[in-house]
Amino acid sequence: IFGGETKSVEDYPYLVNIRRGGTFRCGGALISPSCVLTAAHCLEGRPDRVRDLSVHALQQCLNDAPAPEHVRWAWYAKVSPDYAPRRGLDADVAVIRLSRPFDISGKASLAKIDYNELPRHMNLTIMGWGMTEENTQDWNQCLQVAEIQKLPQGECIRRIGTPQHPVTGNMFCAIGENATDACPGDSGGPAMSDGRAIAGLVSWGYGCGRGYPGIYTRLSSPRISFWLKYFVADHCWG
Ligand code: 4AZ
Repeated sequence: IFGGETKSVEDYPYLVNIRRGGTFRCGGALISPSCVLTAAHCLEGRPDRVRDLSVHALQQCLNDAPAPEHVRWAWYAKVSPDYAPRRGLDADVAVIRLSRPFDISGKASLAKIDYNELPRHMNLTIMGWGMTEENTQDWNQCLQVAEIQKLPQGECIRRIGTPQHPVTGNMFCAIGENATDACPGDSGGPAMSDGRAIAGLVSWGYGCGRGYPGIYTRLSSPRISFWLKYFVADHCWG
């Protein structure tokens, strides 16, 4: 996160980090005791090979020894059928089913998905362990949180200039004051529309903190919300 501040992870008890072979990769959010919502590109096109992915809840800093009750392994994952990595990460969303549910009677808890179309300049909260500036060598080790504002699609495209990839209806753009932005490593993490509802997922952009809006997966898009509602009902509860 560029332009954010340090916050206590206990205030974001649905937030997880996703690791492959123990190495930090992405953010994500708990949407049921046994499911994590993240970006499809976090699975690197291998949704059939997720057994080496682990999910860590309530970790303030990436080097903190995780409590065993806050770590789970992936069992299987499903990527949106509309995911198109060659078309600028269209429909960049996936659900990871865990091998064992988290105990949500403790400190870990769930976020809802906000399927409503967002107001034009809505405030959103982004969070993660990604870089705090573009060309730094190492990940930020500890959780950062920032406020950003959604931009109307037309204004977003004007600000980007000529986007390398189309900004589709499965995406929205957002940026904060003083270029506050998500950075590499924040991918898959939630953009919250209120304290407990996920409106978007960090997906892509042109660097971070350069003044270009970041691009988020739009969970309210009809195709994404239709798929997600059915998948979550079928696979995440019971
Ligand atoms: C990335 O590479 C990435 N500024 C994530 C977010 C943004 C840019 C790049 C948005 O994961």
